[in-house]
Amino acid sequence: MDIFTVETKPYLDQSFGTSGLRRKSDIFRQENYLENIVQSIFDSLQGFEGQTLVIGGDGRYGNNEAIQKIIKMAIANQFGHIIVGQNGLLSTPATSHVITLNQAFGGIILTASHNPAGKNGDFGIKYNIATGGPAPESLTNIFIQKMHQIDRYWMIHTNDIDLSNVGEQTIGSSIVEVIDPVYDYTHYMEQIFDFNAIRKLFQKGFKMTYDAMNAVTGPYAKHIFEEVLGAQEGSVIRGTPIPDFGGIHPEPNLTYAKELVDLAYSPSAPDLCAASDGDGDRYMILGKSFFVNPADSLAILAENMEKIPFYKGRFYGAARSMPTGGAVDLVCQRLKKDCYQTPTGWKFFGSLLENQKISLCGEESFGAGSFHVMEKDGIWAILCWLNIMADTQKTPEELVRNMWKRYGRIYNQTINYDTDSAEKAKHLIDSLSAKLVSLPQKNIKNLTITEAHLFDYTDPVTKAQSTNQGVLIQFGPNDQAMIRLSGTVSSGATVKVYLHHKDTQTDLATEKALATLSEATQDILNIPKYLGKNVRITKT
Ligand code: VG1
Ligand code: CO
Repeated sequence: MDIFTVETKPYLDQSFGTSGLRRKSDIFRQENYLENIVQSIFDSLQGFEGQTLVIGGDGRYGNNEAIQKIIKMAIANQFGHIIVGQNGLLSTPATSHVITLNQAFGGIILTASHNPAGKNGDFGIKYNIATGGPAPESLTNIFIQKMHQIDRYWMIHTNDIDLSNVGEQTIGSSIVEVIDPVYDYTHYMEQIFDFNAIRKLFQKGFKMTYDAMNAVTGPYAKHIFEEVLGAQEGSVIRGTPIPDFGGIHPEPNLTYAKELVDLAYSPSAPDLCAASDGDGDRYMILGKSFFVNPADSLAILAENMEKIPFYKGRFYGAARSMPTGGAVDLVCQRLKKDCYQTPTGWKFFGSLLENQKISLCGEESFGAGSFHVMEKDGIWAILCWLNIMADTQKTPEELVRNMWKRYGRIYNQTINYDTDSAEKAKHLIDSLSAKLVSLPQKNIKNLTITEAHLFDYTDPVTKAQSTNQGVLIQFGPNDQAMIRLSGTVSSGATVKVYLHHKDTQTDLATEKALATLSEATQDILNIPKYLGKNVRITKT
């Protein structure tokens, strides 16, 4: 087999964000752009010769071309076994599972997750380690160093590999195995949940609509919900993956899954509406005319986790990212279990999950997961809800209202400010950081600032430190604002403001409950001064 060396030059814009490296599709199409990243990843790893590499992809524009290149490079770099999903499809949580199931050395996932796809959309790549979880910062820092120094990569000469049929092919001394992307994952879910109880629920006429948002989870959802669990045919909508996701923003939230939200609030609403994102690691849950906030959802999962067979006697504790509302903390307090607060991004949960410090974790951005795979997992989270609903015979609204009654309600909202200017956004955060010491004891809009500081984090297990993960402003015991820059945008910048307000009144409209906190935070941030008028605001 002919291995050849290609000379290349570094791209200095290459860096890793919250979850991998994401750029506009056009940027990825530059000569050697993807090859440089892949070779730099391989150059940072040791001892993979003869080992297994899993390649996953959410099917977006550029997916298959990238997979062909990566397979050829992996063979040239001496991986012995390459596992890839049929037609290049494998959701992020399924990839994570395939990595551990096959004791692979690691995996490469081609996705920009919730970012829009297509010629004018985004593309992305991330590396997951042998645990199935995202590479920790200590490793991604090495990737970046290598990317900025790279001068060659290795490739083999061969025809494109047929990814349309399941089976094995030998290329040189390596095996390329094309797998059914849905089979192993479904089997695993069957071991975790009480599928019989969920089947009975559907038999009794329970109705569900699942929106796959034209992205990777369509085939998983159709098989699991409709074929295996017996949900009515047609329960899965937008279930065929399309390379540009049909031009939509594949992010399951109140803004981008609006059609589904409208259905949930209509007279013909099914019992459950749910959706996932581009690569299948996020989820949204709505009951009839009732939206379940991700922070409340996490708390419901914590409270009921031991009702799910796989977790019986195995609820060790929970974790949430700092911007996520603290309802789960209240549940953990009652259950006398630990509850951790981490920076944003799944890579920070890995050590806690692996070391049985926690069983469950989640983020305000509609992600939740457990130790079953080291990634957040959309279909799994929806199955958790189905299992809990089958067990308790309660609706999402009943479950959540019951919880509010017992613990009080924490109102949450995330406000995203998109701007074209990364410099202006950075200036806003820098100025805010500089004035933090002067904030405590200030009164703003009837609220008193009691604490203001940068969020720094020391991993409780590895002791690795991550500094500057956002600005926290505390207004007494019941109100908190957090501000940080998004790490997943491919151009410009997004300033994210997260508001949390705890109240004993549980029936307020979210906007109203958060009004005072929101005004006080606006006062401190002064967005128009820093970002100007050209900002796009979305609330989730
Ligand atoms: C966003 C979310 C974060 C999530 C990340 C990756 O990051 O806020 O909670 O882990 O996306 O999710 P940021 O830096 O833009 O706030 V996904 O579904 O894109 O893998
Ligand atoms: Co995602």
